[in-house]
Amino acid sequence: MGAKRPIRIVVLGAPKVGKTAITVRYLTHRFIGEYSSRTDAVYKHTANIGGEKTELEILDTCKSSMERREGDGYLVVFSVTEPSSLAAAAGILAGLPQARPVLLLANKIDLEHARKINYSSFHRSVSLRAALELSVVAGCSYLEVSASSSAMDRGGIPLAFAAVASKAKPVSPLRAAIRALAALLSYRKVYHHRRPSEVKWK
Ligand SMILES: Nc1nc2c(ncn2[C@@H]2O[C@H](COP(=O)(O)OP(=O)(O)O)[C@@H](O)[C@H]2O)c(=O)[nH]1
Ligand SMILES: [Mg+2]
Repeated sequence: MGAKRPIRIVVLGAPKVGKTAITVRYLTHRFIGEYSSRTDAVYKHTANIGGEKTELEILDTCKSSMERREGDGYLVVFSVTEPSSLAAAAGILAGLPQARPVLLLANKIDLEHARKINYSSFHRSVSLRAALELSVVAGCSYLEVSASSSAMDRGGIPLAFAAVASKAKPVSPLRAAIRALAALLSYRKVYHHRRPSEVKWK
């Protein structure tokens, strides 16, 4: 068998939303604050995805990133402080290939929390509802992070990359069958063998 090709994850989004900060936080667990964003940057990284060592190739795109880059999966970033970046994300999502895994990533929630001291959460610049609705329309996952917060070194940012990478990973037929069986067993366990129509949703 030949060597497996790395999984290519492309980080897209409007300028200044924190694409580089998120990528750097994922790779180094650090937030540097200012980054030069004049060219695309490609990073190689070995990650544990679903218990398996997996080679990733992360493409951190720059200003002209409104055009699509080829990838096995995509992170589309916007900033909760900049409503126009959510509109830009909507445009990007509409242009991505349907079959590839995509995650819509809201960044800079640390700034949102600072604002919450003065305003109710209804006053955040980009409403959670608008962002969630966009993810439903686009059929992608949604997560909120802050590249500046070390709390995001667990869950948060690694979760975003792992979620996309695990879906982008080619799955062997045997592994796919095991996953389907495990999903079926856990479903039966949760619902005590009742039919979905008999389950009471509160
Ligand atoms: N407060 C805060 N600032 C952030 C965060 N992420 C990025 N920034 C800042 O936003 C600016 C743009 O970040 P950058 O990663 O260069 O954005 P890019 O153009 O999308 O790559 C920089 O000044 C970062 O320091 C965050 O989560 N919180
Ligand atoms: Mg950048």
